Amino acid sequence: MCNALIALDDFDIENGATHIVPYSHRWHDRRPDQSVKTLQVEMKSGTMLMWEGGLWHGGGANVSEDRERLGFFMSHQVAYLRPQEIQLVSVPREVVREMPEQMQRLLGYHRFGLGVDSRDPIDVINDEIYVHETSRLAEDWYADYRNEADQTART
Ligand SMILES: O=C(O)CCC(=O)C(=O)O
Repeated sequence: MCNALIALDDFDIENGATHIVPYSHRWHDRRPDQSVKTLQVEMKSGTMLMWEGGLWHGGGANVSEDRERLGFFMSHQVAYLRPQEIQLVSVPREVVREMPEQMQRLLGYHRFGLGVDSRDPIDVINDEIYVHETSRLAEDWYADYRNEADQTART
């Protein structure tokens, strides 16, 4: 995932410029915690900050008297890559079932590539059938193959 944030106001320490933790996107075995040292990114209006989605980041506290900190935030995710947050797991299925279809699709229950054993993931969420009815076990394929090979050898 790629994140992009365009500062529409000037971002500075006082109005809560974005905090990042450099290289934290590589810390796959650590959970985010508040004690880690951050770098606060000050930017003039019109500047764009981009980062890899797994980088620890967050907005700062706006301690100014009356200044806003407006920004335009975009996240880009190609469909075939795993999202930053695995919402297919973190949102319980009973909750997903109650959502409108558009929301289900946005969560990642979209038909892409092979789907779930060639089925639409929303159908699977609803009927809990994970294996297509025409699917066969590998042993069955192998038995057919052996039978054919034996017949060919006999002729
Ligand atoms: O407010 C910011 O500067 C960044 C916030 C952000 O990226 C987030 O909450 O995910």
